[in-house]
Amino acid sequence: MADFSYRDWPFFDAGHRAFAAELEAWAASANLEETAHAAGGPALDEATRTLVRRLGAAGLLRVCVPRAYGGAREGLDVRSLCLARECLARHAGLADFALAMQGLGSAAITLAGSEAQRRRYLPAVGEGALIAAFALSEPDAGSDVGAMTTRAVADGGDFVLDGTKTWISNAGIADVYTVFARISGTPGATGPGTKGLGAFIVEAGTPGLTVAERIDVIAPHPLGTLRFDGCRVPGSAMLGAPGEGFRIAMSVLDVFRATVGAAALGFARRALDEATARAVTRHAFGQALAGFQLVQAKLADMDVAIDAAALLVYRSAWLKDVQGGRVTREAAMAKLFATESAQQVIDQAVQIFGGLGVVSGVVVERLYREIRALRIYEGTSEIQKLVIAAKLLERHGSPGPGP
Ligand code: COS
Repeated sequence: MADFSYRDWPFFDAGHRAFAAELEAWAASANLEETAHAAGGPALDEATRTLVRRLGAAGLLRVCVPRAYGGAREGLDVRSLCLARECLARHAGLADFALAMQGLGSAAITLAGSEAQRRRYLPAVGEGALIAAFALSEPDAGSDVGAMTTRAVADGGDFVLDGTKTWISNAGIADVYTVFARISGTPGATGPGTKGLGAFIVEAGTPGLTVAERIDVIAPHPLGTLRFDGCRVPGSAMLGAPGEGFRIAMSVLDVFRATVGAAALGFARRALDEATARAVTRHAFGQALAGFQLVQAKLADMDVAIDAAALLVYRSAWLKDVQGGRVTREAAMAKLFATESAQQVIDQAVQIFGGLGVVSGVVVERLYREIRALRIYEGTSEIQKLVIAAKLLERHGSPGPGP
């Protein structure tokens, strides 16, 4: 039996509670797992598109955009995003992915876009009519964002993009990409490292943008490498000002890192539900597994880890929604703890399942594969520790450990 008592926590208002109940009712009757169980390749793409369409038709993607552009709430409400990701991840990882990417892929437009840019893209993203993607990482610049080499060279009123972006979710199926690149040719906007980056909206089909390869991962979702070869975009495609790219990317991650924690929470909750049900029904040595204190200890550890993770995730989300400003430390804590502890929870669930836990297609086996990437993407656990330590040392007058 799923436990929804956390919805009574003081982080939420009545609107959040109603949204969480509505989403849960929809997800429970929507056969999401069936839609998400695609073989890979074209079937996977089609399953993802279908999930985006269905989430859009149900009005659930409205959490990804602000009210002025068809969204559910005034701004980008992190608690709603977290509730949505947690619920969908508990039902089907690909459904969580479909929603998360609409938010991540369009957040730079929400946070840094002009009115015209927002009007052009956000309503369609919130309806599921446009699929969005976020292109930051490169073959030699993942954690080290300042090492990126993709260039955006000013040319007349345009920018010409050249370079490679990889591990890009929705590569090949997205209609619109937020792309980060090093600017040159614009006075005052260039610089080394994290200085001198820009953010651009690049629509699929723009000449010079191609999907160089698709990448298969342990828990299938559409992922690939993008090539930019003389890809010309108008100056109006730039988000914010030249040189603001790093700040824009980091402010997007300030919102989305807590939501990654929420997805991990959804996976962990599902693992605990599955493991508890198994412990109650599976018998060994003359009694149910749940009768053994070693199994009880595992279940207790899993339950505590889940509540602790939920407190960190919703603390971070609440802080961002209510106080605004930067929540870099709190989001890092939420992502770090929720993803690492979910990995442990799911591992224990597999252990309680025994041999059945590693059989392809069994829910805990799927969760075991699905959780792994969350400890890496949108900032590895190691990066989150650096961020947390830097903030701690800053309070003690030290410049911090640095990356
Ligand atoms: N919001 C707004 N501005 C931010 C910010 C945020 N969350 N984080 C940093 N900035 C600003 C800082 O204020 C600073 O501005 P000034 O130069 O004007 O002072 C600037 O950006 C540089 O900040 P900082 O010195 O903290 O950056 P670092 O180079 O030390 O950052 C890490 C290093 C490693 C923390 C950063 O590069 C990072 O998070 N890397 C991981 C990236 C990632 O998640 N990659 C995965 C790809 S996405 S799937």
